[in-house]
Amino acid sequence: MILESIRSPADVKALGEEQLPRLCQELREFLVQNVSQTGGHLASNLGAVELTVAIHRVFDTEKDRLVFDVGHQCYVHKALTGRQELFSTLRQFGGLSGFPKPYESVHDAFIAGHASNSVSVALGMARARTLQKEDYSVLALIGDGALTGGLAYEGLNNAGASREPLIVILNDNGMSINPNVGAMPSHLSRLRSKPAYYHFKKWYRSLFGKRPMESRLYRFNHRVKTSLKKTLWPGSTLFEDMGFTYLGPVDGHDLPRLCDVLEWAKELNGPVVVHVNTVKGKGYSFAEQNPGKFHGISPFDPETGLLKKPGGESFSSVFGKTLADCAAEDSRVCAITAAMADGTGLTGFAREFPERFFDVAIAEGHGVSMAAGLASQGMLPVFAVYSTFLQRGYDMLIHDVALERLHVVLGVDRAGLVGADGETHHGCFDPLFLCTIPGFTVLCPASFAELRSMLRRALFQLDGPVAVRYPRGGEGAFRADTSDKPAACLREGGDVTLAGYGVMVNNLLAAADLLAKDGIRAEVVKLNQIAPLDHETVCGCLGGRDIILVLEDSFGPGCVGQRLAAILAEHGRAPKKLILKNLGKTFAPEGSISQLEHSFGLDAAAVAAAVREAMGYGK
Ligand SMILES: Cc1ncc(C[n+]2csc(CCOP(=O)(O)OP(=O)(O)O)c2C)c(N)n1
Repeated sequence: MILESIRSPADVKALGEEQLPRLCQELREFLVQNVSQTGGHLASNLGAVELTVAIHRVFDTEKDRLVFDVGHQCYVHKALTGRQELFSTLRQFGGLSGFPKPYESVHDAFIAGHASNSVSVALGMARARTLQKEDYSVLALIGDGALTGGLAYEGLNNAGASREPLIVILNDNGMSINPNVGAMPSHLSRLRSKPAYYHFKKWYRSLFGKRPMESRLYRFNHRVKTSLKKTLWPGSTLFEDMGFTYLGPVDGHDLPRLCDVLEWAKELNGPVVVHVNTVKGKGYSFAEQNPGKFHGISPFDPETGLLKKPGGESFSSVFGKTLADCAAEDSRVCAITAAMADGTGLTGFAREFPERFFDVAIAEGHGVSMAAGLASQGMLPVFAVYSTFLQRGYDMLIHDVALERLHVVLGVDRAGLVGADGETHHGCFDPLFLCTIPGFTVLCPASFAELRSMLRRALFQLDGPVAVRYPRGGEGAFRADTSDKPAACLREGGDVTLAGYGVMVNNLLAAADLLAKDGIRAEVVKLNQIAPLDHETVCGCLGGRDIILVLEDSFGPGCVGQRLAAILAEHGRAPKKLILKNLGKTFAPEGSISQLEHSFGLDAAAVAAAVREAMGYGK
């Protein structure tokens, strides 16, 4: 096995060229083997095997800075940078992260998780390098999907004009999670069909020997050719128009050619885009045939490609079905996704109502503003978006939606802890940032039945901006529908009051059961609406209690518990003791949701223990 002998990128460089195809083959087997056990991002990594090997042949990632965009395609890089043994712990609590983490390795130049920032980060690094008179290469590795995000253009616009040596490697597989959408993918596909342009450039360069940039004539001709081409030939690439030298398209599975083009890019010493064509899922037939399914996949059988535990009904699928029902009833209802149609449960809606379904690509800010435009003209737009990615649209929520009091509905999916994707993906900010925007109503279903009712209420009964937030996965023990009131008492009890919202009420009910065994009678209050918080309701269901515990899987500062406490204090109804259980000020890592709840003291046992302590039990 060649792969087993690779402890660091120096070992990759030491291999003979003839050994490289075997290494790539072993890397693919390694990926399928490991990801089938742990789950993870498979298809993107299979497609980036040769590209990653080529990067490590040409660059030195201990010194050179490689910035991954999204970062889900970093597995091969991790395997080649001394982390092979850790793959059995991939995406698990305390294990190897599925995304680049500088704390894990010096080879991980920067964190990643959210799309489209790599060019900006890389440009910052390149500028720092120049100011500090250092000498190293800076690379941004970005997919064609991530290239649909507006931030990528802000980076390119600035980087192209900067003249800073910086290499943007565009890994173009024509796919986001699903097929990529919009005008940019069409531009790229036109470029893909013109490999002759690259071959001509390469032939011309070869006339000047091994190091053409050292030839003054080549450098002069390069400049003249570039400006003549810009003026006379309108068919130049967007990248060239933005100030980059464009190299490509290159077959991303042809290792010698990849090494060659990367060497060339390095030599050019300016802003360069290297356009690489890859096949998502390459080398594993199930993933090649169905790259969307194998983009991020749970454990599966490598022989059949079938999931070990087929997914059942989830909040996302219930949301999608309910929205489709609503769209059938009312022709104003539209659905928007930012490249997450499958994840947000909108595939059925897209099939049934293609003309009212909008995939805006990885462009959450644009999604929010477009929803505002639709609402301003009398449509009923629903933007289904993961909580963590909605952070990208914060200003648009305030400026374009809330200021105009527009009736935009947000389906805030993956609210709360999400598990294996870790700190970049947990949906732990939306209860803070949505609730503080004036005019926003935020509804929190805890069961499928409540999600159905609340989505309908958001669409057909409420006005202004409304968010319905729900978690990843399925419902827990709580299955009822209490959505007809802003808060519901789920269990009576006079010793302590446990309050929460969303699926955290399951933990509260379980904690109440545990406390009952000690003879402690816990009242359980469920908040169906966390914004606006009506003072009368809050004082009615929580006022004058001795001990109140508020449980949330969101961050501490500015949490709902603090807002409840302020209201109760304002009305002289503060409890004698208030216990706020949340994530505090810590970013939660990857791990199963139950492990994370346990480690942050948010599970039933921890809630019960906190109550016992507050009541002086066991002292
Ligand atoms: C801001 C943001 N929105 C959505 C996502 C979810 N997401 C993760 S990967 C991905 C597709 C990326 O496609 P591409 O960059 O082409 O990489 P590929 O997987 O095709 O290699 C999406 C939409 C994200 N990570 N960040």
